[in-house]
Amino acid sequence: MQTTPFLASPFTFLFLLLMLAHCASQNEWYIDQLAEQGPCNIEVRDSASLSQREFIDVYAYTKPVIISYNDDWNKVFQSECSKENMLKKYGEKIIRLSSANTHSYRKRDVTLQYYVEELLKPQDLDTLGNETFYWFGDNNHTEWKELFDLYKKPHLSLPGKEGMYSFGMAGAGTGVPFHWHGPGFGEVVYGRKRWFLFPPDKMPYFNPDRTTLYWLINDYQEIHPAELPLECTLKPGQVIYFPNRWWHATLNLDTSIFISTFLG
Ligand SMILES: O=C(O)CCC(=O)C(=O)O
Repeated sequence: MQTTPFLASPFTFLFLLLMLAHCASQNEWYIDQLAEQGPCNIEVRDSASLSQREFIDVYAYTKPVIISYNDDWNKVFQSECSKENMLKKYGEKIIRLSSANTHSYRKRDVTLQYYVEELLKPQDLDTLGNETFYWFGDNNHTEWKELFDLYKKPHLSLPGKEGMYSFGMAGAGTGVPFHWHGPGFGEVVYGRKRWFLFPPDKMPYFNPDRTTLYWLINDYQEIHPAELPLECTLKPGQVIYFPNRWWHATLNLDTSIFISTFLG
């Protein structure tokens, strides 16, 4: 008796294709690109070859570094953060948004579902940072424990520092303008994020109420080539480390989901 191979039936094949397309559309966050990836002039180190000793001696108190993990790094956490899963499991949770300006003083509480459906949009260039609401940090660590427990944190640490997570999600072209605080790590789970950094003694010129996108389009172009920031675009599987008091600004090139670990 002759049997028809499973994929040989055009109907089965079409059905599988439709199923795949459906799954992809359920799981993917939007991709809208408003800015370029830019250069990468920060040292990139392979995680396997960067020891804790070398991290402390060379980078921890001195300069930023990007640590590259393999492609499977945080895959479990990433799949927990799929759009379908986030909405199904956490859609009803109240999240606290912060205005995307340097001092982030305005706050707004909404459900995650409302944020994703109504506010998670590409950045409008003319909208001020203090009028753009962005989910980054202000997480209730008890409520989000189940999700945070799936996150594999970087293998490096600072002596005596515990690490506090700051999790968020934001639209293409959004970001936090220049500010500084204690040292930490930053990582994207979905999307790409462009980071700009200046050392503590080189305060960049920027308007604290304008978005990073506005700064990139208007002010960045005016910077003398010798004074340009350290910068790089991170994709999933890469982690940036920024030392204490370094000025930094971020720009999400795509809709991004991200997590930082603050070390003080
Ligand atoms: O990931 C971001 O967009 C902002 C990260 C940051 O700069 C911060 O939380 O201080």
